[in-house]
Amino acid sequence: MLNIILFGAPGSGKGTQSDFIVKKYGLQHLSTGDVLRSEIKSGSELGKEIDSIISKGNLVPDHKMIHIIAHYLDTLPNDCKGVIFDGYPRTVEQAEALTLLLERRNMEAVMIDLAVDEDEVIKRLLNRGKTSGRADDNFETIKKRIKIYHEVTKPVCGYYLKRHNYFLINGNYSMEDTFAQVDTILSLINKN
Ligand code: B4P
Repeated sequence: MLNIILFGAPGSGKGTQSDFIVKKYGLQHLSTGDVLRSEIKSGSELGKEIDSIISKGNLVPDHKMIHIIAHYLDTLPNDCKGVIFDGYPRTVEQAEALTLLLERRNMEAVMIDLAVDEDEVIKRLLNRGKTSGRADDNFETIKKRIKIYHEVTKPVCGYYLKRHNYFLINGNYSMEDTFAQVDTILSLINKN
């Protein structure tokens, strides 16, 4: 199975690259951001709680995210070719939990880190904010999300680097040129 963790700062293009990968490789796509936003849309009590966290640019607590991932892995179809984890893990604790959950199923995952300059991610998110209707796509919240990314999320790279499951690519290019780099890595992994 080809299990990919798409990693990067907010607005680095995780969701965008996931769509390209799904088209070419037919993997299942789990965007934790999308799962959380659909819970908010449902109007549930949990959704209201999540809304107040995300709209301030904060991370949803680890135990809730780990529960979502465990449930998702239990519901994968039998013919699943692999999973793209888009936006998960965002903390080292989430990474450790994912390793255990995958090991129990005789699986592992490799990380592809989309490195994008801060000016560029801010520009992309402000641009997305014009149409996304997302409460977290405004300048103040974007700055906070980037700060949390550097403090809490970035260390997750080291976790995968130590496990020799880490690839870094330059995500400053166009969507297509960025995908060309992702594709090169996936073709290599797929062969082995
Ligand atoms: P996410 O939904 O994961 O959102 P993101 O990081 O903002 O976006 P992404 O990197 O996918 O960027 P995209 O492709 O859309 O998370 C939202 C929130 O949910 C988090 O802040 C957090 O609160 C919560 N959350 C999610 N997962 C969590 C977890 N595991 N633990 C705790 N909390 C969690 O690209 C952005 C824009 O750039 C788009 O408009 C796109 O068109 C454009 N773009 C992309 N690539 C481009 C390129 N190469 N060139 C030009 N434009 C590009």
